[in-house]
Amino acid sequence: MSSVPPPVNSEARMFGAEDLITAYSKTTGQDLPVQELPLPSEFAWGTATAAYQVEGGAFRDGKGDSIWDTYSHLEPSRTNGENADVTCNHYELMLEDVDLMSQFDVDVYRFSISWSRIIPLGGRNDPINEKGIAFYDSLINKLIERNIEPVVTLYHWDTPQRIYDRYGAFLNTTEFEADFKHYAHLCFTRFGDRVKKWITFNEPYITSIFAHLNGTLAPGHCREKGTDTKTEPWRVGHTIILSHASVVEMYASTFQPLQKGSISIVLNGHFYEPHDANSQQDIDAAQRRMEFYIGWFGDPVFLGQDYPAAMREYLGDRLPGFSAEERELLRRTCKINAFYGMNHYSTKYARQLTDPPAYDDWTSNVEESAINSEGVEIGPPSAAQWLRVAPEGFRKLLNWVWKRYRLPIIVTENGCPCIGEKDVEVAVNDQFRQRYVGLYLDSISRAINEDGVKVEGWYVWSFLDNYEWAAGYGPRYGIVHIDFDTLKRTPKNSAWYLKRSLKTRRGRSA
Ligand code: GBH
Repeated sequence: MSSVPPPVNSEARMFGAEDLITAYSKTTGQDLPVQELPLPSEFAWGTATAAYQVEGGAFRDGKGDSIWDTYSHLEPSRTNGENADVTCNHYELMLEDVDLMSQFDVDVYRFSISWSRIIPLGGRNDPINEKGIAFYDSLINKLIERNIEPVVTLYHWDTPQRIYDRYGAFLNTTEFEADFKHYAHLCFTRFGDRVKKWITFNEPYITSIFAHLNGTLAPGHCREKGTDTKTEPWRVGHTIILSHASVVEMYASTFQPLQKGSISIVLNGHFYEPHDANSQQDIDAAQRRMEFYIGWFGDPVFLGQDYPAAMREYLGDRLPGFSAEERELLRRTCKINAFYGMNHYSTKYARQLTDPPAYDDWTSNVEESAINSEGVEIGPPSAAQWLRVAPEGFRKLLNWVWKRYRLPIIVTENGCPCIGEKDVEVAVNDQFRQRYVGLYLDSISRAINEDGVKVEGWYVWSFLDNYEWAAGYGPRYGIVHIDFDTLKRTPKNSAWYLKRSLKTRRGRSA
């Protein structure tokens, strides 16, 4: 089912610089060529996915339901009418998929483990599913056989349904922390001999805000459902931070001495520019927006500190406090995190509003937009309304994070969907994506070589077209096209472009 790369000379023709430039100018009316700037020779290039988005096999071999199995079936109107029961069927096609990605010369594959596949009911006293463990065992073995490093996310949004039913999952900090710790212990025990890079949680901001305030992601808590949107998101964030810290401590004390791996968390976030560059209020709003988005998790996790002062001030008692014991835990564990995992896609303008905010406002009354006070757009739109091409903002965010946390950064997700990609003929010729990733890699090069930021790797989102949560099978982020009727995989030109570009860039720094 996997395809072979096109012959070398046609590859050269398809990826000529001219094609890329034309594609970009058509969108922007200006030109911003990719420069193929150098990257360090040891820079890691990878692809990324998440279990629910690619695996399928939702009810196979003893897997328990997750909140996403429930949500996509009970509320299909919130997921474009679609579910991921089968999606890419990576569960059955995994061996071929690893062979396919190895053709792109990737160093890394970042994937997530489905908690309810290996502990169907999720809890610390519940049975373990050996068939689920066998799936991840063979995936990891196959990757290593192909010389690809497995980078494993423990939690990418698919909470076991029973944990949610029992105590509301993240809403009960003590219970969740204990169950998550037990699940992590099982993963380290079974896979830690071969997995050397662990990520506890993917994008805690999204779980807190989009799943417990806006309600666009499972379990869909929002005002309309009568949940407490004023406090729930902050409780959820608190639980994630403490669960992360206690798993980090367990890994460091019990597993790391022997297994010698590293561990951290992945935070997402846009970069924010002031809506009106001459307004001090908007300049402050842009900074504060990043503190509320990234500092919320980054300050406690990486600095071992309380939440940013601006959050405490604005949110008051909506924001849980850390007890003396919890502060100690954060202080002990913050330096164990070996890298900053960054998911990044786009930049926005931030504008300070003066009208009274909504009772459950989570932004400190900051409005986000794609157009500034002068009518200038932040960048050309992709096929996702929220995602515009803004490589300069990416460079600035790399600097912002480096300055605040001084940790080597791994870009654990970056990519975009293009227009009209359902049709494979259109999809393979993904000039827009090639331009986007090319420019974003140039930004990393500048951040490293001109600004002195430490960036260790870049993983494209995503390896395969997949189930894009609330947007179903609409937007496609893959460097490999999937025909969801036949499940045929067809690499897009960006896959070959990236193979070539990473080779060139890393050769240039030698
Ligand atoms: C990541 O989330 C996820 O880790 C990954 O699973 C996902 O497939 C990928 O990005 C692509 O989206 O319409 O303005 O309300 C990124 C965070 C959260 C970004 C929801 C888009 C909707 C923005 N995403 N958000 S909006």
